[in-house]
Amino acid sequence: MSDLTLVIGNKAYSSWSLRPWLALRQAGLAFAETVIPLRQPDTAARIAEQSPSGRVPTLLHDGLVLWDSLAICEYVAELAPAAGLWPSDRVARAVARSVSAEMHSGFVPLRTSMPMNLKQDRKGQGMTAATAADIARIEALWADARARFGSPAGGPFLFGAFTIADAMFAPVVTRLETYGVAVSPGSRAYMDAVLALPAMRDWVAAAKAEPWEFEP
Ligand SMILES: N[C@@H](CCC(=O)N[C@@H](CS)C(=O)NCC(=O)O)C(=O)O
Repeated sequence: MSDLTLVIGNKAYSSWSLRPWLALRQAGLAFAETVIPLRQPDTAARIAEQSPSGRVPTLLHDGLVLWDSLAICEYVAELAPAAGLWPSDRVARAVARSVSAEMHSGFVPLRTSMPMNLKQDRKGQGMTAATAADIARIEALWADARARFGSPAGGPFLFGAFTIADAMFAPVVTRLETYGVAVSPGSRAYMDAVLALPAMRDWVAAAKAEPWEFEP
């Protein structure tokens, strides 16, 4: 795969960047990464050089510029069809796309009150009524996907083997961990499977080693 570069924010805080980065790693594609630390005086200018939306992540591939995490994940799925980044079954794939889109466009209270932060332990912080409702919905959709698709397929992820749906929820997994949210045994098992991925371990280790620190 020639000239594939993912431009991302710093790993401790850029939840949007984690999704396509994880999809690329899980797809087994070799890629370069450019990290642009967020909230620096030159952040906007540096992102603008790479991304027409002024946001990261952005994927650069042989002159093609793609932005938006979910669109990049879709492209990665097409670059590596053998990786099965969407379920092969039509019904499972449709539901995987539904939950991915729901994550992409929703859960603003959770994203606002519990921003991703891989540098701090924030147990007990951030809970609001609206965030609790978001988490209840997420746990319900995880349980539904696991019961209908994941468990029957035989893997630990939402639809069995790892898919883009898992990439989309990976930042939520880290948030529930960072903020010490009590979850069901089923959610816990799913979170542990995501956190145990070598790629996730690499991301978290790199995030902790980053020099930039601010309150996201
Ligand atoms: N919907 C976009 C959202 C991307 C986004 O908001 N990225 C943030 C960083 S996580 C960003 O680039 N912010 C620009 C800045 O902080 O200057 C996606 O899915 O890629």
